[in-house]
Amino acid sequence: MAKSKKTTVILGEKEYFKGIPKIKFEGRKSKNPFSFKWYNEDQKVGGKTMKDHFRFAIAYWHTFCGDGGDPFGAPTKKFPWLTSSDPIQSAKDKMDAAFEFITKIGAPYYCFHDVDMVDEGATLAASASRLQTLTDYALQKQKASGVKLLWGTANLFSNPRYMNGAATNPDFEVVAYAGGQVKNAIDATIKLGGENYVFWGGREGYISLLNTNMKREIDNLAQFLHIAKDYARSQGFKGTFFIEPKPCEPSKHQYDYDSATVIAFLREYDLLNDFKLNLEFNHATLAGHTMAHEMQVAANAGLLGSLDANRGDYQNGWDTDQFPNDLYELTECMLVFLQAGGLKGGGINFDAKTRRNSTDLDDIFHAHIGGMDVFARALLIANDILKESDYKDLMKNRYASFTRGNGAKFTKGKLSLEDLSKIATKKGEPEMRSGKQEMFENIINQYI
Ligand code: XLS
Ligand code: NI
Ligand code: NI
Repeated sequence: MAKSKKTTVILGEKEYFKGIPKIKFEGRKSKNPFSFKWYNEDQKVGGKTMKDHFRFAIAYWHTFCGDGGDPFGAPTKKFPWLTSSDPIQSAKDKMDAAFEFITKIGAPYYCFHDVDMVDEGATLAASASRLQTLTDYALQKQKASGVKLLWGTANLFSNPRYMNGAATNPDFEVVAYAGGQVKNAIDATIKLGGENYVFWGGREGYISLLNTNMKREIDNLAQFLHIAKDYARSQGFKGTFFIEPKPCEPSKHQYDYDSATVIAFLREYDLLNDFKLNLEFNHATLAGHTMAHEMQVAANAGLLGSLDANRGDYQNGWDTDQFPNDLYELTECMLVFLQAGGLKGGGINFDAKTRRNSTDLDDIFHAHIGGMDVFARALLIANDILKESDYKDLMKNRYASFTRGNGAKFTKGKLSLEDLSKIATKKGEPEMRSGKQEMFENIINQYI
């Protein structure tokens, strides 16, 4: 059957994922591996469709560029879109494959780094011109498919010039180059109607503190973010900037260590009006936290912006970026998510890669179907817990002593330390009150 013109614009001339139709919701009884069992985009959960809750995005770098190579071995994935030796043709083929995949999986968004979309050129100007060509192409694809850009970013960590950092480099010339690259990436993001812009500082940190002036580097980082933000605003960008915390890897220590560190940094350098957080599961665990903890810290500050979905491995300590599948962990996260009122401007981006030995093209589908399904299922469970169980009351009761009498006065700042001393002297030893942890835990299991 001849393709319509619109279909050709979305898919390109060639179909890469042959035989795989658009993935539909078929429910948990379906045995079709190419169907959603839980993610039903139009289903309302707490007054909002699943599609609007999650705003799922596909990560260009892992899904269309990640060839399975690792420090111990050559690439294992022979992506048919990465065959041309002409960088522009290869980037266009990759984009054809990307929009075919994103449309078939039914994700409303994608995310990219400048260099995922097209390889860098020999100069900054050459890179900018390549990005122009590819963003022109992307605009047509976005228009034909309805797929939107959740966020753009610049890769300031792969090129050897950034070996000592980008915005935190001890050499101003490198900082300037990074600035040029960020300007191009911001221009591309604005051109594509990107809703947000991300800074992840893989090399914004140090390898040895001995040769590092930490104070100067962090001051420079703040200065860099200020001028990047000012530039984007001057070009009409209305979206949010996200900082993505990670404690280490590739640097020994990264300045954007975790939620709490980034929030303190944003406050110290007066960036809170424009920046929020993009939190990643595997980064949380690398920092020694649960993802629910990271989300809660951000939510407390009103800065829960966006999520990079993946998972680590409990038996080893690096950023394995596996697809999420832990229902219990995600349910805890969705409790935080729902009670925070969702994400501020962002969505859920699958910053995850299929394993090195998952070499079939359809593995990319299974990975994303599984990821979207586990989020949907966790959302349903968390919503049930909040609506049907005693969870909220139990939590409320735990703090009830602050809603009356002296407790209420304390929270309003009406008691001094001498007052506390007097109250304690009069009352004597406080009663022991159980934290009921096991009972709380059982509620999750009950609603799964
Ligand atoms: C790496 C980060 C990276 C950011 C975007 O660990 O997760 O992929 O999300 O630069
Ligand atoms: Ni990561
Ligand atoms: Ni990430």
